[in-house]
Amino acid sequence: MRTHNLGYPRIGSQRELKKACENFWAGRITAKDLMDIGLKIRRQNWKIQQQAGIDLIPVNDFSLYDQVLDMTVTLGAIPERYQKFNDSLTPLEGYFAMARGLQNEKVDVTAMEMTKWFDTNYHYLVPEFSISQTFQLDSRKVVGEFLEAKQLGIQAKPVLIGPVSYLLLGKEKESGFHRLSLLPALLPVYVNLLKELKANGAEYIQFDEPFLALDLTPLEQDFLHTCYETFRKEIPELKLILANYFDCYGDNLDAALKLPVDVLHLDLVRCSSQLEDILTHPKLSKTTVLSLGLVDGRNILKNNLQYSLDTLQKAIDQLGKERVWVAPSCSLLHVPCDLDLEIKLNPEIKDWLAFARQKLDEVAKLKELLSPVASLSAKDYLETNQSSIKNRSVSSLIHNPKVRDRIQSIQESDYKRKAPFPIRQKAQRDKLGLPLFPTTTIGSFPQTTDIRQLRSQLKSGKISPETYDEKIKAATVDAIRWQEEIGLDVLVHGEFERNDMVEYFGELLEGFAFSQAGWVQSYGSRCVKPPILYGDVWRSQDLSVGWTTYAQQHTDKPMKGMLTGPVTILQWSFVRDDQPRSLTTRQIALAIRDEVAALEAAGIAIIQIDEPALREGLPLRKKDWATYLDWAVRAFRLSCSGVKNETQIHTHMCYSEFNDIIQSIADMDADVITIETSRSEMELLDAFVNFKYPYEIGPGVYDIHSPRVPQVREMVHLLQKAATVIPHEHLWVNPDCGLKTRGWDETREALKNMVEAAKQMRQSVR
Ligand code: 39S
Ligand code: ZN
Repeated sequence: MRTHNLGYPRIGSQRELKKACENFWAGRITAKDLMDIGLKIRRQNWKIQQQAGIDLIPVNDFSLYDQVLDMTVTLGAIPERYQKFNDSLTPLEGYFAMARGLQNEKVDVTAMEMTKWFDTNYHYLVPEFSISQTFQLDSRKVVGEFLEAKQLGIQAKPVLIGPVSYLLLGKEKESGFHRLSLLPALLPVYVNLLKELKANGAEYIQFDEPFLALDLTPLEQDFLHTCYETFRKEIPELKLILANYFDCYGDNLDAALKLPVDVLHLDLVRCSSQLEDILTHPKLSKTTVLSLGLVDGRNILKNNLQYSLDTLQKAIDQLGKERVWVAPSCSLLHVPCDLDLEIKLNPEIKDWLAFARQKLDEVAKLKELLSPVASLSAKDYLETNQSSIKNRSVSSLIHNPKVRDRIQSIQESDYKRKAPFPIRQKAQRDKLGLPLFPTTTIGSFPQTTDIRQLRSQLKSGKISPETYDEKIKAATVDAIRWQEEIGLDVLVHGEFERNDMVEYFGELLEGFAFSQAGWVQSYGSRCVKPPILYGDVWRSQDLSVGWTTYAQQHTDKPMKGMLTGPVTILQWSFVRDDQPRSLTTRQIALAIRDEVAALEAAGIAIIQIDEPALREGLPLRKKDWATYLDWAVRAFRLSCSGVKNETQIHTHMCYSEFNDIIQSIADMDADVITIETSRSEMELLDAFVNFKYPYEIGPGVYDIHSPRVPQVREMVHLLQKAATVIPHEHLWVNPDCGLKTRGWDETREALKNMVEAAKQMRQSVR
């Protein structure tokens, strides 16, 4: 029996990599400094895994920005628009230009498109393919990291995104072909990479093929077969691990079992039932090893070790010890590094949790406990674990009868606005008097170092709450003056008081706990600290009314109230597993509903309830969609339906590929929706060609993830494109997303240009 790990967080337990990258981008440190910090993190991670007792440690799970972008570089699939800067940019600068876009005296290039990694809050950079796409091996990173580990005496396991998933993660940038048709060109590059790894001493390779958790066509299954047959034939001595995670093999099980791989990894957290299916499957070969993903790589609750031991024993009884491995369910990228760093958490709650480092211990202890000579300390560990599990199930911190009663008293009418949209639209027009193509922003303004430092000074007691409030108020008033000056129509207060759109609300609601250092990578250098939703949720205090009304008092223009929706709060938190997610979401929805009512009562006429995570929460398999969409949309409606007709409800979504769920988006019944579209050149609007979306809509006209300032004509062009499918009276003008990650200079310029673009649109239709 062996223990292995699919991937370890690479940001560093103190976000060392984030800080190093941002320092490098700002020119404060050199490329060599950045590389040194990367190496230090890798070494630390390997040491942690080695000391925990992990037998097979991953390499190439590290990345300076994103593992899919790394694969694009390794496979030589760099899009043409970056290649022309080969002479003027170093490879590292070129890499970051693909990730973030670049604009200076020599170079002006947009970033690659970014989208969600399956149903997680991690974002990857979408590979771009042309009809005449070629590939060319650049093995430096993969082989280099393998050799770095080898130098430390670690016989590591390179992790690669498998060829079928790599192609499926990407997008055709021209019409007339399907990206899977590129497989014959791609496979030889993989083969050469494998040969090189073999020559350098690799024994095992982990191929991640998470598309096996989605619905695959028979043709796609055939492509998988071709790949792994080829690898088997070309490099017979290499041992291949096929990793699927986030859901069952499901209908792909037959195909997966036919693949000539040595080890098959199963996510038994997301899909525990598949073990039985596989163990009893006639096609399970007599030599295949099963890697049981028992320790949750997506949540931070302690593993129930007794349950895992029973599961392992069952597999061992059937397959023998040599054919059973134990592992986390997926890469640990999605959980924070180390629970030991948390010194402020309520000890009762802390006892229920495990972060990445603790999860490695759980994996190692599972193996130890199955050995005939399990140590006393391992047995103690099991006993402590079982009492933690028990304590959580009976804790008085979790249940609140008032919340349960309120849930029970929800009426069907609580999910419905008072009148249908056309009536509301008229009432809102009369009340708000906005021009054609109204301009607004998504909500947040730059979270500068100054603002963040204020918060850290407040936390450490260096400044008083009064001083903090005063300074945040000053920033808010500045932002209002400035929005008025450039002529925006619907203003926002800027969210300077918020650390994060989910963490902030979690901190104020009951039922949540917080970590101090529980950072998880969201994209590139950006991290989030997901709140820990452990118990019944309710609203015991004002969440946003104070700041919003303060802002409204400083302007005659409408001030949008800004809230995060129930599905997004759920999706971006670590969530309890002792009741259905749908019920937990309904509890959050009631809390938000109360806040919406309070905002309206305080005179706020427009309230935006963001649901950027609604799409990512969609189950991976289509058969599960309807159930999810039903409860998710109902939760949103529960949160906003209490308002009067003339109160305008907005919602916002990011990176949403809507085409397949457009009906559900409409069912949310929001008066206005703002969405991300610009990196994909309004491709998203395809959804609106055949579907008559009845509400108002603001398709983002510029990409806020890049520091690049968009020109007026670029935005006019996008708006004209949008105006071909969206009626003029329904079209709003706004950026793609919030502006918190941007600097003020670029924000000012970009928004000035955006207001100008709206003016030109108004003139052109007059
Ligand atoms: N998920 C969540 N939860 N929230 C989101 O906004 C999004 N948006 C999309 C999708 N998923 C999301 C992803 N986009 C950031 C930006 C955009 C994102 C995700 C994250 C982001 O900016 N994160 C910040 C970062 O990586 C951290 C935000 C935060 O909590 O830097 N900041 C804290 C605050 O503002 C404190 C952060 C900090 O570093 O109070 N403080 C310093 C310290 O403690 C001190 C200040 C300093 O010197 O900078 O050392
Ligand atoms: Zn967004």
